[in-house]
Amino acid sequence: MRTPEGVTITLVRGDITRQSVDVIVNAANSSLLGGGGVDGAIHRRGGPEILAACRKLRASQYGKGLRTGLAVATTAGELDARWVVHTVGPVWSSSEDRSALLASCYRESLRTAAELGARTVAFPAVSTGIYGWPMDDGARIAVHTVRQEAVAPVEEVRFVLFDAYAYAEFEAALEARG
Ligand code: AR6
Repeated sequence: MRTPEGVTITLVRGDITRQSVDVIVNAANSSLLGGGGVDGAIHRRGGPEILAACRKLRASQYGKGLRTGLAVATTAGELDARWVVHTVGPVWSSSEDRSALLASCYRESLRTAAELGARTVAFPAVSTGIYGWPMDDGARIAVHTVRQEAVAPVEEVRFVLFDAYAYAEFEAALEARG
């Protein structure tokens, strides 16, 4: 499907570290020093260059860590991409609405990608794993925000979903938006 700005949104079932794109978005944590899930997979496959770049960012701009909802770019190391954009999703809360922070992850990642000149951007379903965000709501926020915020030079935003359930929820979110 295409957004009002003419950006194509695609869904792929698979491993984000296997994608050939300009930007791979990482569902990181504020330490920027790695973790499990997508983050672990990206650092494993991308090699030590990514962690070295993250350590430099910690030492220079982000001594206290990267705040939730923000995004920052590094090299993609050995991945088949030009950059990794690290974003920090919110942890799911049943008592507090943190949707604006999750939307901010997509918006800030897209802004960072566009500033770099990226044409193709792959996103995982941020916050829907270890951070516990319900997949249907995470998919709705992801699709809604990307539809609104993706602009040139970005031409394609690809959601890379790890399993059939995630894929189905993103498909439903895309269909709900027409
Ligand atoms: N490719 C695509 N999607 C994946 C992959 C992969 N290789 N691996 C997992 N997923 P998560 P979060 C899916 O936990 O919830 C880390 O420790 C997964 O099924 O990676 O934002 C960080 O350091 C889920 O749907 O990220 C943070 O501490 C989605 O990606 C914390 O986890 C996101 O799951 C961030 O938690």
